[in-house]
Amino acid sequence: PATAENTSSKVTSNITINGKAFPRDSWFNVPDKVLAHTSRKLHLQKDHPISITRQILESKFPGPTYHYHNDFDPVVSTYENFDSLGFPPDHPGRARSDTYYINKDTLLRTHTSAHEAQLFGARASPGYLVSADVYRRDEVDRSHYPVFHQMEGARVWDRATVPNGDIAAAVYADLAKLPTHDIEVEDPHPPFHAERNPLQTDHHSAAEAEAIAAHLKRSLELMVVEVFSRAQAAARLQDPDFVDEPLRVRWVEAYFPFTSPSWELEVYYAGDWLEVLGCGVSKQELHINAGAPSQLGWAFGIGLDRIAMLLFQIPDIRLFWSSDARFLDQFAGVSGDLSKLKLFVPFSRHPSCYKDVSFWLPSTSSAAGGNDMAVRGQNFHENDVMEIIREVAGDTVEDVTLADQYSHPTTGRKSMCYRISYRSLERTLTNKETNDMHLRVKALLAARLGVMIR
Ligand code: FA5
Ligand code: MG
Repeated sequence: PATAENTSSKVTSNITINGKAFPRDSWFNVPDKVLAHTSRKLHLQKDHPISITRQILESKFPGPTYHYHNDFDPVVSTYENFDSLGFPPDHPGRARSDTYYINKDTLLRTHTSAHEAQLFGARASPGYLVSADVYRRDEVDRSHYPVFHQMEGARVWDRATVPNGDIAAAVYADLAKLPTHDIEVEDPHPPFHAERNPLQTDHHSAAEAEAIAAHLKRSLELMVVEVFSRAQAAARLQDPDFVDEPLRVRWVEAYFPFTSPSWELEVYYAGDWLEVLGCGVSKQELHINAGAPSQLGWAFGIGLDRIAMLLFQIPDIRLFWSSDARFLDQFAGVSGDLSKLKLFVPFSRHPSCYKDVSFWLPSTSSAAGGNDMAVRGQNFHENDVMEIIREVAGDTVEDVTLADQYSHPTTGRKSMCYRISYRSLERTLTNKETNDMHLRVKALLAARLGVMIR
């Protein structure tokens, strides 16, 4: 198998993923532990919470209108993942600090939208769902993992085949066939932003976009109402602390390069507004480039892991990857009968142990606060710290936080301090094990990032 050691080498060798060989070049940055996840397919594993969640969501998008694709390979081209969707050449998501590359033109998909270009052209049904594993270099905590799962959905109408070419009428006719719900929805007007998120007036009328948005919103509201009512019902039965509150959902304006207008759907659950999905009216360029210029419609993408965590009250995202029977056996039989859904009962947690590591950045590098707590700079990226810690500690690292940063008043040199929390889900770590891991983390940070450990 491949190692992540030779990222600076230009020599090409092959790497095999799910039985297919791909040439590697100096862009390659996928650690063995991440590569090993490409064959797991948790969304297809019987009675796995990710798979159960997928089935609940699929039940709201029935065939034959929707066709399900659950076995697409995670290796896609840079073109499919970014260019085909209109991501600009300098988009930060393309950076090697954020995305796992096999080579310059090939990567592990960062979202299921990577399959839009292929599916918009070859259409067997007016709608589809794609469920799959997706990969992102990211921070380390109990809700972030370098691999997670998304479900993408899309629905189109074809001007060439609807009666009288009247898209709005056809969409409203389909909307009338959908069930209704009685959940409170906040949907502030105007529902789009004239510059950032304009209507696509070159390609369709405002009335057509409005009809598509109405169908999109109802479809997705029905999906989240299904999931969250099940979560509430399970919690009400089993969780003595559960506060029963009416469900509320709201639409928030969002931006994606491949939809306009675009929204995120948030759900008020257990005292917080949670972002659950992104969506919008698909950009007409995608339909045109796919050779289907007379089609128009909507698309959405939802994360399965966060939904599953909430549905089953699973406290740590690493548990999904566990083969521990104490985890997996709790869901046995549920996929045969979704009404058997019950909350996860945590087994005893082993003690955690935290250790700090402080280091000086190389004097040439500049680190500045970026998105969230990510530290971005020319030579230093926080995701590289996260990746090294995951490489050494694997699933025994629970959380990494930036505990402190400091600039020397005269030299201007910058020092960072990270707090690493080690905890195994399976057993108690010995002091020696934790110390050894921490020493290896320090050594690798110094060797790979050129930082000076303090
Ligand atoms: C996307 O990935 C877009 N492809 C979604 C989309 C599809 C928009 C089609 C329009 C049309 P985003 O990065 O926001 O967007 O992720 C979508 C969802 O995936 C989020 O709402 C969240 O539910 C989930 N998600 C994103 N990042 C993570 C993460 N690190 N861990 C777990 N879930 C995540
Ligand atoms: Mg988002």
